[in-house]
Amino acid sequence: MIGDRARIRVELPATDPVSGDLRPGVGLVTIDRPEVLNALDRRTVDELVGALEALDAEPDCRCIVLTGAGERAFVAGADIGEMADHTAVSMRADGPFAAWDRITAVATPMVAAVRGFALGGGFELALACDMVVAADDATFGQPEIKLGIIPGLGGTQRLARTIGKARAMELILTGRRLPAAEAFTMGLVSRLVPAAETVPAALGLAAEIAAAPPVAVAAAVRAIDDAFEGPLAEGMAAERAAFYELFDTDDQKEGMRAFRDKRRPTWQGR
Ligand code: CO8
Repeated sequence: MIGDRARIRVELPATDPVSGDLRPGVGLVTIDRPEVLNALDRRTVDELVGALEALDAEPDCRCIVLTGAGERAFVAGADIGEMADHTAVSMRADGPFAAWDRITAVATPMVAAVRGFALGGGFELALACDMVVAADDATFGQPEIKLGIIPGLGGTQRLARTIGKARAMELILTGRRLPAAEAFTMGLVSRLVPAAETVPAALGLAAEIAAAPPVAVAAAVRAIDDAFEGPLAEGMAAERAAFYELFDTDDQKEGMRAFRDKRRPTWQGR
């Protein structure tokens, strides 16, 4: 399903197994392969990356919600059937996840809305988003060890940085499943909600972000990513530079004037 405004302004890729929808300010991308609990095969990865890039290129899209169709799973991992017969050489040369790293280049903030299983590559997809809203029935995990492999889409890196070495080590070495409440306590999830409210809650959070001053949102995302991905000193320097630059924007002037005048600010995005 593609919303009215998207139909006019955005060319999204074919709708099966990934659909994209643009509402005012907020894009919604849904992975829909119910027969395999939304597992990621090559086509799904390619369409997912295409949908995210299309929304990222749309100026009216200020935040993206990413979810899995149905109640049973966000994404149950990479498609094991498709992966099973690969060799190291074929994975390297032409693996089903060749497009994956382009997700990191999506600048629009992304919120994962997780119901049910987020396992393996599904957990890593949630970790690649900027925020995670999870249903109280969500289950996270990196079960790759049980398949004789390890996480390959950022799990060893992002999980360790988010929850610390010992807990990441335990989860990855045992493949144990992590209930939503525990994931919330560990800081992997920013909002825990009743299952039926997962996507509406994520869309509400996204709408709040979409209404925020866009230049400052982009600067904050970059600065937090720098803190997360680079050395501390570099992150601090990038944060300070972005902070100073925002004092050259109309939105900073408007935001501070509106505070002084006790009125709501009107953001110009410049
Ligand atoms: N791939 C393919 N098919 C799957 C997957 C999957 N990841 N997960 C579930 N399915 C299929 C099942 O085979 C089943 O199909 P069928 O009905 O034809 O038998 C259907 O979905 C429903 O699944 P179940 O009957 O198993 O449902 P249950 O509720 O009993 O169990 C589970 C649900 C617990 C999610 C279970 O299906 C399961 O354990 N799935 C596998 C989870 C897993 O191991 N995920 C990690 C995969 S490896 C990975 O993600 C690596 C990513 C890194 C790639 C790096 C590339 C560079």
